[in-house]
Amino acid sequence: MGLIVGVVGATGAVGSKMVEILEERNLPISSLRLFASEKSKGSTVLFKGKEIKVELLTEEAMRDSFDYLLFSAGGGVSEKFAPIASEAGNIVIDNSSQWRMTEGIPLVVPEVNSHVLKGYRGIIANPNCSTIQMVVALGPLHKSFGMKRIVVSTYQAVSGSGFKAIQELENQVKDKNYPNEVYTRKIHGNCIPHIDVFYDNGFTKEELKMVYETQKIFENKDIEVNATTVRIPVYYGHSESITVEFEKTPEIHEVKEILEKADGVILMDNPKENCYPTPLEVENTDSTYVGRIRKDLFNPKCLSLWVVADNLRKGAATNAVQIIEAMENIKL
Ligand code: 2RA
Repeated sequence: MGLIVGVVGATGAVGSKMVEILEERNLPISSLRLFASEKSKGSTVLFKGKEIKVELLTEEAMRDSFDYLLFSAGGGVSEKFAPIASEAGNIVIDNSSQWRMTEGIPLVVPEVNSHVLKGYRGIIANPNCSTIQMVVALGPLHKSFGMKRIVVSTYQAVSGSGFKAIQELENQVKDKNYPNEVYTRKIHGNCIPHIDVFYDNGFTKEELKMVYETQKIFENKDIEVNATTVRIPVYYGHSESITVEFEKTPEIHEVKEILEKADGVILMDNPKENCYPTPLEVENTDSTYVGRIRKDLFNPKCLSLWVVADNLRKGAATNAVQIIEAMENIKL
């Protein structure tokens, strides 16, 4: 008997990518059910050559039996429906921020902390896209050198805001007078240091996600994180400029050896040959790409690096499917 899998929010930017990736990966799925709101119910999605009709998301449906339910439908939907599904005995992997910081709910990037899945059933939280790619790159270095402080600036694609934002950038490229609805100002030809809401401390919710999710994933509240998250006019792929201070002094050759062998990492670091990762090159892949590795000019314990990944794939849908794979591997 294969796996019975459901996707909630199946017609959204991430949800539809989850269906795509479930098809690409060789999980033994015997049944796939897709759920969405009233607006999308009844539409069909092709999966392994079969048309699957999108069902209306209901409490009753969440009490049906699933091996895994992938959620990407926003925090409000997860808050209401994920506990119903979990109480019915289903494993929920939720891409919203709703449960990420809840005590006892694992926040998982399989390459970094899959150990927290052992013996667990219930709701599992998928981290924020900007957090995922950062911890995939820094996890192996943390093991060797011990991270003290991370300063990160992100350059985030509009697909992180969904289909409407992609459409808005496309329209602004065609027509410079096209209005801005998704962002506080035009995104075409611009960059906006504002992702999600601002807090009184001057940071945005997106920036604080990178702080607290990173500390939770590494189970270490002493790791300092200072983030600035910026929206740029790129369709797919988030880029990050990261400077890390370690406990031990990292040598470049050691860092490169570690990253060459690291799960989920591809090293693209030869500036003299113009070799460094960019969003266009990593789009539609599942790895995390690292380049521009260099020692800080003033502090030998500091390292700077440039990290790029597809935000809809490794940053969301692929990571969620990899959590299913990790859970299945634990069963073996
Ligand atoms: C963004 N990380 O890029 C947020 C949510 N996907 O908009």
